[in-house]
Amino acid sequence: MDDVDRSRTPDASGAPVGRRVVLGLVGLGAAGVVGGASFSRRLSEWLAPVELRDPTGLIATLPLGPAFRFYSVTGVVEPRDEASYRLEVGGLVAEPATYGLADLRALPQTEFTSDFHCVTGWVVPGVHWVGVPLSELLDRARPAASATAVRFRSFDGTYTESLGLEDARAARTIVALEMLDGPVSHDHGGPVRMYVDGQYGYKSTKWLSAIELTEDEVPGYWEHRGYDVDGTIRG
Ligand SMILES: Nc1nc2c(c(=O)[nH]1)N[C@H]1C(S)=C(S)[C@@H](COP(=O)(O)O)O[C@H]1N2
Ligand SMILES: [Mo]
Repeated sequence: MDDVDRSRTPDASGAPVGRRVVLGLVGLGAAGVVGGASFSRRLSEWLAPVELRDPTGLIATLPLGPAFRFYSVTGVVEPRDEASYRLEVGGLVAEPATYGLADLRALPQTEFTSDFHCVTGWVVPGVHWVGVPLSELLDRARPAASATAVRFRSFDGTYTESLGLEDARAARTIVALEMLDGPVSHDHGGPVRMYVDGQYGYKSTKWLSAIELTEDEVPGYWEHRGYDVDGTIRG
């Protein structure tokens, strides 16, 4: 619809607004280092159980240490539960399928602990994840030989992301059911979100509603706004 157009409304300098904001965040993120690691650590101990709502991403510029921000590009998202949640797997596959929450829980699960990195600079160390390896769902769907990538959709109605098949099949690319030692909360994209280990947070679609095999990799929401299609964490 019009979400791409709106974000590309030129500002006074003529640059797309999304990109200008991202560059600003990188600059302010570097300024945050001035506060020093021990200051950040003390602040974050004090803030430990706190999770921040940060729809604009601006709080990400403060040196708050390892606290999660809640991101949504669409504001309020209507919750889905046991009864209403569905995950569609389709596109270039031999066996399209629809999974409810109980179906996903009945599949083989994997779990691991890893650091969560947002590209704007905040990191949450040691996040515990549990979920179904995406490779499990892909094997069941039997992708066509012509499929080279996976496209993810969100029931927020707007967010999309993508992965090449190799990253999609990586052992730590999961359809996550648990995060931080409980079911994935609504604000973190539950009941089901993606988690793509080794890649920046924007590759991990929240409120996951569909997985579609595609012939080419289709750039996602943030990639239309300047982020790299390759979300590999560097440094
Ligand atoms: N549907 C949806 N998924 C999303 C986002 C979003 O705004 N909407 N933000 C992305 C970004 S940039 C990051 S860093 C993580 C943040 O996850 P969190 O909100 O659980 O901290 O979600 C990613 N997935
Ligand atoms: Mo992010």
